[in-house]
Amino acid sequence: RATRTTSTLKTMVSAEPKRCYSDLSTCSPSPGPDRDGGARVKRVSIEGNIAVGKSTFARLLQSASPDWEVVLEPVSKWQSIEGGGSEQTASNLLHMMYQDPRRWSYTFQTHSCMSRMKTQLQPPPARLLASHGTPVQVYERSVYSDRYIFAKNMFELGCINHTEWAVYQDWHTFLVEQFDHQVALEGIIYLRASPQKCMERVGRRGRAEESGLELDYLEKLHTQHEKWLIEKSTELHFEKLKHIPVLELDASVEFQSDPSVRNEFIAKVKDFFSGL
Ligand code: UDP
Ligand code: D5M
Ligand code: MG
Repeated sequence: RATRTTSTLKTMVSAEPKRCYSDLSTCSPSPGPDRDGGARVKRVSIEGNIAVGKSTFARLLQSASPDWEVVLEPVSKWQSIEGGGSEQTASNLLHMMYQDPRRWSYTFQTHSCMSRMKTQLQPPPARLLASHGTPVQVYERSVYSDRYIFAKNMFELGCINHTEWAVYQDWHTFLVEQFDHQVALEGIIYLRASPQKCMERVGRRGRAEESGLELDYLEKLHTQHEKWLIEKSTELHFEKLKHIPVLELDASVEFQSDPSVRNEFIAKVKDFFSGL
């Protein structure tokens, strides 16, 4: 069971992915009234390894305060890309990426980053705009983890080649700078747990595409998170991101089912949000 991803990650065949940037034309780089109107709404992302508990934690936050609005990662979209084949059947890009990372990693990064960009560009809901408290929009991951965790890791593994990495970095910097006013975050919550704990939770969740995930891959992603958020040794290209406050939570404890841990986490998050 555990050999597929490593073998595919290690013995990859190279192929040039097709690139399509047509989505970009629908977005305007102007700051726009939405963000100006919602400037009081803080934006925070939840970062952390695969299956550490980000979605679980995000749902917890959603039910903890009407001032917080949570946006989950659009995994189901990555599992079902419409119009992907001549028979108009949906293709599962997440599965394709895990099966043949060298062929599909770059394509996956363009799609996941674009979907995160669109998500972060959405204006806050009216409820948050009308809030008299501390309104916060919370995202599961961000355009930053796409680059500084996943794309970087794929490049270091050799699943994205030098040319693809250069092209990726060029459009990523351009887009994030153009939309800076709308996508910049005020804070990050880092759910931190050992790769072993994440592996255990990958198994518990049982997502079919991840059935071949190996500990080694989670260890690499863990190291990327540590370099970015704890050691601060990752080279970053956005000034504000270099100084962003990070709330670190020990997600290795059972927060889903333990009410006292849940309450402790929520209290820490409240403090963190009010200091942003
Ligand atoms: N989970 C758990 N205890 C926790 C947090 C999460 O058992 O304290 C489980 C959760 O029920 C799910 C798996 O871990 O089966 C992965 O959680 P999630 O999908 O939230 O992780 P993500 O990939 O979003 O970080
Ligand atoms: O993340 C959802 C799944 O998607 C998990 O298998 C990791 C994968 N993922 C998410 N973003 C990326 C990027 N940018 N590249 C490669 N793989 C990615 P989860 O942590 O389970 O919520
Ligand atoms: Mg999730």
